[in-house]
Amino acid sequence: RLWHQPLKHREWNGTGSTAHFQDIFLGRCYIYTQLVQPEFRDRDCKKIEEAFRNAFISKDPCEVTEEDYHPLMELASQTVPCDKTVFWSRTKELAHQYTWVRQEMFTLENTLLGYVADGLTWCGDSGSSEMNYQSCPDWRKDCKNNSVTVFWKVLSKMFAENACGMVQVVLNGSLSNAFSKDSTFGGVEVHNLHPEKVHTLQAWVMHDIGKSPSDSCSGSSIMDLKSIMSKRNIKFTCQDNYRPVKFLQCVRNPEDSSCSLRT
Ligand code: NGD
Repeated sequence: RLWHQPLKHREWNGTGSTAHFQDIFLGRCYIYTQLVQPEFRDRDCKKIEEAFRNAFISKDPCEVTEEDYHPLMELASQTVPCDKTVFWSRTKELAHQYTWVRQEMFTLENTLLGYVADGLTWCGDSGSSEMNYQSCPDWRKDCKNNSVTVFWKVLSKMFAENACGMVQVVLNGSLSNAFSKDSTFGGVEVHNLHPEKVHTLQAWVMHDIGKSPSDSCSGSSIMDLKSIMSKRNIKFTCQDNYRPVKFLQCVRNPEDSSCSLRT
């Protein structure tokens, strides 16, 4: 009976590639290049999709290297204007709400490759030229060098390398450590800022409304970040509950006492 069975992919502990991955990728690429940032209207989405596939297709999804993604990075390179880069860590929704309102600001997901890949899962298989829709490696249980994790690492690194002027990061003060060295922000982005180009990193530590604050600008995790930046010769400033972002939280929680006008 075996010879009648369809080719079986290797089994991993994570969810499989996103259904209709190629269509979603291409569709998002056209939305971004034609509608979101029309200055990219001449980019070739089919070529970008092909370069993306070539990075991981027919490979062991646990043996993907940063170099595998380099052709894609070259094809889809993008620079963000100085003073407009926003990093985030454990504050994805809030940071994106902020850049949605402040259209001139960019998180990684407001750049082409971040936009097309955000929220998707993808992996290939060494024995097949198809994507594996059954399962993909889980970062903890299977391997760190998987197609998704390596992609975000390379992209985050480039995003940080290209930043200039004053850069911002939105951090979560409702966690015991608003800054973590093990996060992509703390482990990759912070170390790839160029001191010749980036003069200041400004952190905004935001407390979730309705949760007790656990960390703040005066906490030890932010002190760690401050000392890393001082060693890297980049000025560091920090604000708790930066008002423009706090206003966005208050739109959702208008009745909270912290959202009423101070008397
Ligand atoms: O090692 C990982 C991993 N760590 C976090 N996440 C991971 N996914 C892996 N496959 N492997 C996921 O990335 C996690 O579920 C979140 O959805 C997302 C970001 O993790 P978080 O909130 O802990 O913050 P990080 O500091 O690790 O990363 C956010 C910064 C931000 O400035 C973006 O420019 O790094 C960039 N980024 C990294 C990874 C993924 C963005 C993404 C993304 N859009 O999914």
